[in-house]
Amino acid sequence: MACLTRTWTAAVFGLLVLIGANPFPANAEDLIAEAEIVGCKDKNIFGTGVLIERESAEGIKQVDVSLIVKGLKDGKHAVHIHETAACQPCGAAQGHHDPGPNSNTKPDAPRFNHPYHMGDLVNLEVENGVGVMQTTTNRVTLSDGRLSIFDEDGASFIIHTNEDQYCDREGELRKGCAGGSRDACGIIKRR
Ligand SMILES: [Cu+2]
Repeated sequence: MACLTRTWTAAVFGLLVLIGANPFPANAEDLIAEAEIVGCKDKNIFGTGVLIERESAEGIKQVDVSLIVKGLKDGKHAVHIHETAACQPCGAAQGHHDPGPNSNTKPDAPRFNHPYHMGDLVNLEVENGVGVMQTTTNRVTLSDGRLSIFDEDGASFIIHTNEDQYCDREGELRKGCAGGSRDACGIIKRR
């Protein structure tokens, strides 16, 4: 099944590149990482995530993030980089990646950092069972440094059941506003 999963996602990514839908072609000097996405409970959920770090002309590190996932219910699903490289169970991925002196990894409670955690991304949108998300962040790095996702305990993608409402006002911060329960997870590994 895992082999079939990889074959399917590789084929879909190949298709995206062929039709020009992947705006993030990698160059030889880019740092690349990837994750195999698996359902937390539902084995029919699977996919792939790819991260590519590049430097801007000024030397700012930017990371292009692409995900494609099959088997989620149609609609929007929150996606974050969570703080630990662990998916069994999905709760083992812990809170949102948020290193630094003012870190606070909790997702949806008053006076916490959501949606400005370093690992907060954008919603993945699912149509007819296929979800695609592409974004660029400069809040994390693949290379070493204070925002690196490759710290001592690594990091994982978590895809949630519901959409991220990007709740950032005290009155909006209520349980579940960052996506609620966890549908899928993928440990991020250097390629
Ligand atoms: Cu999350």
